[in-house]
Amino acid sequence: FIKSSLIIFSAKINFSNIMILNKTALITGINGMDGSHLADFLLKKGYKVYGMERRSSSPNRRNTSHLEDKITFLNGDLTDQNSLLRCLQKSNPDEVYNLASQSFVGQSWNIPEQTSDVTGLGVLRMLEAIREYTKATGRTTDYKMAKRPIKFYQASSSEMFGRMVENPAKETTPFYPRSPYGVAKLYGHWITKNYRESYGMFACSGILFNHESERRGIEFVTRKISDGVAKIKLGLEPHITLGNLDAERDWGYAPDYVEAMWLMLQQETPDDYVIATNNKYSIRDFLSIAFNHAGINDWEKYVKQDPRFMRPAEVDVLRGDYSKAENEMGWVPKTSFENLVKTMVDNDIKLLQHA
Ligand code: NAP
Ligand code: G4F
Repeated sequence: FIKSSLIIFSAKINFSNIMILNKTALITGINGMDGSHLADFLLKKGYKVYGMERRSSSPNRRNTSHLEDKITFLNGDLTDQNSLLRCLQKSNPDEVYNLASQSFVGQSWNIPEQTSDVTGLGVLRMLEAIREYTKATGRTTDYKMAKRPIKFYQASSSEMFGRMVENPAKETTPFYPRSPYGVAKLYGHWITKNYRESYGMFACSGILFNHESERRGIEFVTRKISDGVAKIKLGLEPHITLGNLDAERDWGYAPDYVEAMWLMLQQETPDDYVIATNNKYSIRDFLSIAFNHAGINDWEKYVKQDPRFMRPAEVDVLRGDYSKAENEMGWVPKTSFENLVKTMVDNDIKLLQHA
């Protein structure tokens, strides 16, 4: 009777709402969009959060100023092996979320070597640092044997699917990256899988499709549009200049996606998951909703195109099948595309009005 009552009771609990006490997480890329949202999410769960940031000549905490007295910032760089080891020593984490990368696809053709070093080899350096730190603290890397394994999340990307051999793409779809960034991410993805298989590490790779929020970097197309629409609406700029308007993306909302990262590390066995919405929209769709929301119906008048923003090899379409994440972790996207666009436009209008 006790056993069956417990089963019924536990089935009714939504585990993602439970406070986890005394767990510690180290997040690389803390000042980025996802890093800041993940920190918000983990703090609500009761985690102690350490965020790794790299040295910069001017402070770069636009997304994390609200976290300054809530988390501990550590200095480290994915291109510097020992700095990663020191971050592990200082934080002694249960979970490491590797979100740092040179994440701008367009820029990866201009700095392919740096992109490969950070976005590709950086993953290997962090995995090696975890291995060394685990050994130095007298533990095994094999999560099945370890009392307190260090779980690892790698931020893989739908850019690895590139040409999309199968649409929508799922975990078993063959990869076909189309940029130095996509190729570097593929290395990070495979080395994560390899360390899981070689050393029994609890290492997961989240293959996340595009996700956006009010904290998105200004050079990415969605934020460039929401910021541009806000400026046009307020009479501050006459137009937005973009590249290819026909590309299609599977766009979700970043706060929904950081929950999926956490869920991966709460499973019994480590695995890889596609996180997406299973919908796709073009840049034109984004423009149309964004301008309409700001009360401007003839958006074509306000948009110019410039070859400077075209890419040497384009990813024409991305769409992901998240059914494995839904079936195994109960994860589904919560925010619609329309609401995402409107939230971003409202936020940029408000920011500019305040400024
Ligand atoms: P983001 O806003 O560009 O943040 C990336 C962070 O990485 C930045 O804070 C950056 O630091 C840091 N970084 C760059 N080089 C570094 C280095 N050498 N050492 C340490 N930190 C370094 O990216 P995001 O959109 O939050 O994405 C998070 C991760 O998910 C990235 O790995 C990205 O490639 C991946 N991803 C993103 C999406 C998406 O749609 N957003 C989809 C799939 C995968 P600074 O602030 O100093 O520049
Ligand atoms: O916003 P984007 O720069 O994002 P992209 O290339 O899809 O990459 C993002 O998503 C990936 C996941 O699929 C992440 F891994 C990656 O880190 C990043 O977060 O460009 C989206 C599309 C492209 O097709 C691009 O050619 O928008 C098109 N675009 C058209 N005009 C533009 C512009 N992109 C940018 N950034 N700027 C433009 O003016």
